[in-house]
Amino acid sequence: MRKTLSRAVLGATVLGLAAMAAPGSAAAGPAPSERQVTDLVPAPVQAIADPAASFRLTPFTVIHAGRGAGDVATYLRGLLRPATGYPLPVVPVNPGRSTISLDLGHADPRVGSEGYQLDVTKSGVRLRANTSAGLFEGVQSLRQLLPSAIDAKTVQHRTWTIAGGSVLDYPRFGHRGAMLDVARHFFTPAQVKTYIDQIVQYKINTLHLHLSDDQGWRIEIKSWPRLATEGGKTAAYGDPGGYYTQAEYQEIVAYAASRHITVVPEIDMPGHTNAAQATYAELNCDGVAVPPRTDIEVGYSSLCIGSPITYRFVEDVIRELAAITPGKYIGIGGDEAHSTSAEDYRAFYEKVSPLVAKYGKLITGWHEIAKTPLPTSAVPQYWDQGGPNADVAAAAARGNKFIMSPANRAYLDMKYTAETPLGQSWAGLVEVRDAYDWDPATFVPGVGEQSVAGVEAPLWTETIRTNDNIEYMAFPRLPGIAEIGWSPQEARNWDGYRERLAKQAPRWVVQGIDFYRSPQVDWRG
Ligand code: IFG
Repeated sequence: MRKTLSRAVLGATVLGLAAMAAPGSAAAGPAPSERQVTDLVPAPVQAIADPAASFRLTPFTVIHAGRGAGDVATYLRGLLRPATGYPLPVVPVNPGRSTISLDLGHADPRVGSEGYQLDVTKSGVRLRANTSAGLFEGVQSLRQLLPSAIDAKTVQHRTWTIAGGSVLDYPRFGHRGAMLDVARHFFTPAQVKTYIDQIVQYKINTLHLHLSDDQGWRIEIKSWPRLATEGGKTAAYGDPGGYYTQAEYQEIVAYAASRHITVVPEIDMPGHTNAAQATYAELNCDGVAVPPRTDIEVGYSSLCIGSPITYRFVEDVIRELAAITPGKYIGIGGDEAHSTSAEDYRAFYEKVSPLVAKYGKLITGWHEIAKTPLPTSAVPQYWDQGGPNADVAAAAARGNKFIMSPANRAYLDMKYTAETPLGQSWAGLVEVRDAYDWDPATFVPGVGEQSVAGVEAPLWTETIRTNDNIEYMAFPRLPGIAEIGWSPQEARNWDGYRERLAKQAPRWVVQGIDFYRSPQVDWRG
């Protein structure tokens, strides 16, 4: 123990002397006003700023990892080292000075399984949580108390102060998601990882991958090999296709898990199935493969509800997907089945829904599945635009919780304004305030706080091809959805949020996030 400590401290000392001599390192001062614990996004449950208590990171600072906190401590180190150039060794014993201490298991019980306590004083930083996930979310807050330059990939010779104060925080809802449609356009594992690293900053904990649709099939299914090799060739507008081997999918899942994000895979059905039916003739009622489609119409496809092979196909897909998905949920689609009769739709899900439990998973899917018999453990995803829905209210009354993703509030592919070059507008124009100023617990009659699992921001990719495109549509609206999922409703109001959001812009600039500079916000950078 002593040897490790002394080597680490020695290392810090040597590098520290060098860094201290670095040109241009101004004297430390209290954190500038734009960076206080009261500026955090999402807004915390409790935050008391103490600017005079700012902590200055130095080349001698160490990161103390209490038992079980090593992974998050190493992640934090990885975040801080590129821009500071400091050693920031992770040490098992708290040296009691110039330390960022991560403490697992000694937090106030109120913080639950994802919350944390963060205390920043002149002498050190203490982050406490009851789980690694809580420590991880606390690190996301800690990042925002440092200058935006902290996200630079090269050493910045400057002082590094962490704004002083204390935070006690925990989420309102457990499900705080982003959906990426990788079917209309394919995104490589590297592109998905980039998005993962952008959304974790705002305490998103779920990534829903829309893996199949009319225009393409994106996941290898070993028992139906041509689904990916052929069904993966196409994409919207005839753009290049692609697919994840099961190994690549598992790589995405593992990367997400290292950022405390759970992947929810979705196979859309009984509609949105043209790619599968163009690949396997036997999936069509007449035994003839349909032509591939790369236009962006919806509602024209349907699996063959009366054919037994359809259910072997669906079972094989669910079985293989469940085997490579550690998360509890599998998405079984259900939207826009305009070419499936109501009777057939019900008959389809009466056969399919039990298959999810058979392979040890829980059901999610678009809210239309609430018309069919579901276990109360199923979590349908609401995507309509508000107003009464008898099937949804009845399911809520039976005990189902809903993921709230109203298209006219949470759909990131909706244009901001008529001038937005990307996206669609069938659910209306969704500016930054529209995406923020709503309450998921009052949006649909009969779906109250206890019936809301959380929120999710879908990004459909008919018109989205690059990470730049993703960033332009997701920022600044995704942080707003994340705040709706995390912060107390009473802590949320547009006038306060737009001020805090404005202060996030310098971070996005440093991170190279190509965000939409909405005129609704007085951007700070
Ligand atoms: N609705 C379709 C999506 C996508 C979307 C684009 C759902 C659940 C329109 N279904 O939203 O496939 O095309 O905004």
